[in-house]
Amino acid sequence: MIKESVQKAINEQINKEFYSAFLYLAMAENFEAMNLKGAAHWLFTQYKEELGHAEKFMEYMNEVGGRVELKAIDAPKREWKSILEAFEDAYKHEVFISESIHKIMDLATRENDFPTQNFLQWFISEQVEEEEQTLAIVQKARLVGEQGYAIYMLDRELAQR
Ligand code: OFO
Repeated sequence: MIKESVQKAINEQINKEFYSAFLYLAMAENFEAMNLKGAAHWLFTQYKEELGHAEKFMEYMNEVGGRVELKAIDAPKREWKSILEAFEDAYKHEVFISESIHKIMDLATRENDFPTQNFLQWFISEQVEEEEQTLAIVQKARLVGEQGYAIYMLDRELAQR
């Protein structure tokens, strides 16, 4: 049976994953409104991935006899003026999520909770990927700057996801 302290940390993480989903959905809607359909598509795909992360944590809690507790999700920011601004926020957010998962791993290690340590490995690798992909888009968006044609091309590239 999973310890209370680890359950609490996982419940907080479930809330963060739902917030991540909400954040990417807000970004997707922002770019829909700007007619940058490629960016909107990329972010909407990420929204669904984040829902999957929340569900993965919930499934695990059920498997180890924990009790999932759903909390209110904070409202995300409403407006991003550019792909660069949104992906800078996305990258910062992913770094925050990685740190949060590392803290749960640290707790599970101190609590000798081996199943949770094993479960979290997937998320640790996933976060390396998520940081890498958001940072790569930040770097491309910086390169592109304000040039309309280049933004158009970047948007087309994001549509490929
Ligand atoms: Fe973006 O990886 Fe979950 O939160």
